Amino acid sequence: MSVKRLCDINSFKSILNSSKNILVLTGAGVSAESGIPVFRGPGGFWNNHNAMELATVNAFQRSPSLVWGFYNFRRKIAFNAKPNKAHVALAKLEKEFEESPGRKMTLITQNVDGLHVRAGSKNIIQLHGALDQVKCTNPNCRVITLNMNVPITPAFSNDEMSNEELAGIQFSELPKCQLCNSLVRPHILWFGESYNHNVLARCGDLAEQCDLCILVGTSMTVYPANQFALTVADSGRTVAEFNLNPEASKDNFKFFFSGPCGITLPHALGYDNL
Ligand code: BJW
Ligand code: ZN
Repeated sequence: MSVKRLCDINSFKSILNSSKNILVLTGAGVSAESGIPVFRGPGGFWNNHNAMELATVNAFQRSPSLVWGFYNFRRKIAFNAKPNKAHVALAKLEKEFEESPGRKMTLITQNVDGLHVRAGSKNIIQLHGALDQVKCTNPNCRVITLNMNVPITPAFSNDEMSNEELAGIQFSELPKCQLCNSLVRPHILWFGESYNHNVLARCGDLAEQCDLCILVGTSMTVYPANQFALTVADSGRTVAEFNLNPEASKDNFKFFFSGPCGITLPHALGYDNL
């Protein structure tokens, strides 16, 4: 079923105001205006590697130092970035909902940059992990710890290292688990890895229960995160999408707001003076 697409702020606001249960799903585009490159676009390369090919278990097994080089670079950018107005607007919306009895907003982000948390979002699921956490690779340990070290170890202090130099970093110089001294990896969900079953079930429930889904800055290419908004739209409930690029949007998303979400989202939510 195809419905007429709207970009009418007043109609959106009226649905927003009557919604009791909102699900927000964000992707890389929400952080683009904070200077963090999106995945599918010109910024999706690092040292001539496609970022998608480094975000795999195989790449890490082949060369943990190369993959750590990539994440060392990403961590530095994310830790130095500041939440933009879109992050701040979503944190403000959550607070408003929290203070209004019987209303609830939950944020599912595919982003690993931590900017929603730093903007003040609390009811948040970081579906693909977090750059500031590391996970032990020892199957008998698997402990997850907060790690804000930049560089991740002294071996990564030179930002200009070539692929060959990175590949030459010794195992002894890679980051290790504080409990068992095994190699740690970024706590990120890589391609082909399974989501935590309980987390995924919770996301599915949120999609079943919400009366409005707000989709911000995602290409909707990654399965199964791309299914949540479809669940909402396919059952006739409202999806409002905020994206730079209208082309990839689905016909049965009721609203589409085109443009940089640091501008369009605060405006649509009624926060013009952030
Ligand atoms: C703006 C803007 C502005 C820009 N304002 N908008 C073949 C081989 C292997 C796997 C598969 C396969 N076929 C299918 C699969 C499954 C795979 C998948 O979906 N692949 C597809 C890509 C084909 N999925 C998986 O492997 C997942 N696991 C899985 O399915 O397990 C099986 C299972 C299922 C169910 C239950 C149990 C088990 C895991 C996927 C994990 C993905 N992780 C990544 C990498 C993290 C690494 C890292 O960050 O270092 O997460 S992939 C990458 O894509 C990252 C993102 O979170 C994710 C989504 O991307 P996102 O956020 O949409 O970004 P972009 O760049 O694509 O789009 C940006 C958008 O913003 C654009 O639309 C712009 O227009 C817009 N924009 N500026 C507003 N200012
Ligand atoms: Zn360990």
